[in-house]
Amino acid sequence: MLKQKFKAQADKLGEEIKQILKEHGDTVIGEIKLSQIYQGMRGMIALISETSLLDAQDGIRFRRHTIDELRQKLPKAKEGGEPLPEALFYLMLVGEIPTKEEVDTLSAILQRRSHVPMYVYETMKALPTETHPMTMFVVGIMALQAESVFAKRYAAGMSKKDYWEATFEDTLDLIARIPHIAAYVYRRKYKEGKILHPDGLLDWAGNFAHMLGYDDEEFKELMRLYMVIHADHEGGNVSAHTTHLVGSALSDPYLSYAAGMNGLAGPLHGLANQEVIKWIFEMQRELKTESPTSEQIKQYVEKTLAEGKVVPGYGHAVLRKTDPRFIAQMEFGKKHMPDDPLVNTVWRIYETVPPILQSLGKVKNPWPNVDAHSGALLVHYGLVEYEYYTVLFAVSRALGVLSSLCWDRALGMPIERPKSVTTAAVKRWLNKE
Ligand code: FCX
Repeated sequence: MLKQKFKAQADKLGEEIKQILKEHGDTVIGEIKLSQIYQGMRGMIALISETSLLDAQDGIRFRRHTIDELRQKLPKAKEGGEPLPEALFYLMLVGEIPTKEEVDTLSAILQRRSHVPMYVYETMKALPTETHPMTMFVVGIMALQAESVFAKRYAAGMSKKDYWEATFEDTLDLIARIPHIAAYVYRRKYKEGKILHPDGLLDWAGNFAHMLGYDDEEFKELMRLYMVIHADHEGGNVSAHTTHLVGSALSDPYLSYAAGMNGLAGPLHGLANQEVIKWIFEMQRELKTESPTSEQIKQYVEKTLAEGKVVPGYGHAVLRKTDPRFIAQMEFGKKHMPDDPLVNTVWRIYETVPPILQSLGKVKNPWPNVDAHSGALLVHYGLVEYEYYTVLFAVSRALGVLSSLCWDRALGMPIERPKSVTTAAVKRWLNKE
């Protein structure tokens, strides 16, 4: 049903795009400044991504729904709880909020497709346990690539008109299997390889929490919220853009997603969540207190900046106010753990850091992003192994980047190939040579 619904919507949008391009294909929508090509292409509109849109002030909207609205409107595992991430996947894919029944069907489909062959676990097991969890995770995804429907059908001579369908099949398989690979990485690295069997009656995120070894109902709720808020952040961020770019060469969804996750593993992107908690632990150790005062935090931030480092979890390339994903986690903290010292420290950092960054005069966004909060919530429930945090981000990000990839193939997006120039060429334009 979901597949047919997606195909019908893709055909409709495909026709509309054809018409738009026929009538307005030559319309100029902006100008490019020289500075932009040297400075990370900030603000340059260069991509189409149907699943979400980021506003500098309001934050992310998934198919026009804010994080707040998603928390109210998406079906939940339990009354008054957090939304089900597979419901967000459904929304991103077809633009409709599913009923609880539709989400339950999707959860059951994902359970059925979740088998990971033994050779994938053996491949990850061959790595030394000191390997970073993100490396283990991506190695697992790469090993699983042998299962790609797209790759097999392409090798057998698949027609262009079927690309979307093979991508759709790989997307569902991957989303179903990713939590198993991620849970294996955690259990192998931190729990002496004691693997936990899935619970076939649980939803996607609830089962992931269970396989990690956290059966507390509140932790399952945290996982549902976490998997929703990290899922997508429009198309230009490193993980989404990389997945899209690699997919544009018709690399299958396994290859494309793995490439994107290598980008997520960078400290200026998804790895910032581990950097935040590491930074806070170091601050606590150095100041010999679990709950540093605002004045102590201020001095520690100034020391961090003086050492030529960034304050992790603060700043953003697009956002210009507090990330609504930070606020959603703050609300979760206020509801479930208002007195937790580490969570309170995160809130005190939030009061202290923005004016300091503002005073530097160069930081465009002094406010916290999603990564500033997530670690403290995980530590509260005992998930203290912070090197693992980016893997959680990667599991969630699969929902956004893979639904986007389905759209790319359904809309027949071409290989991406922007033009680059040398500085010598720039100087020639400017008549400096
Ligand atoms: N602490 C210190 N300095 C900061 C800063 C921070 N948190 N954020 C930005 N700056 C500095 C930049 O390093 C740059 O300095 P420079 O001119 O000396 O090189 C200057 O301010 C201007 O940068 P700006 O335009 O504001 O930011 P960018 O768009 O270039 O970069 C990121 C955005 C997010 C990379 C940047 O703010 C940063 O490094 N933040 C800390 C890491 C982090 O939290 N990343 C997670 C981001 C996100 F949520 C995610 O993808 O997961």
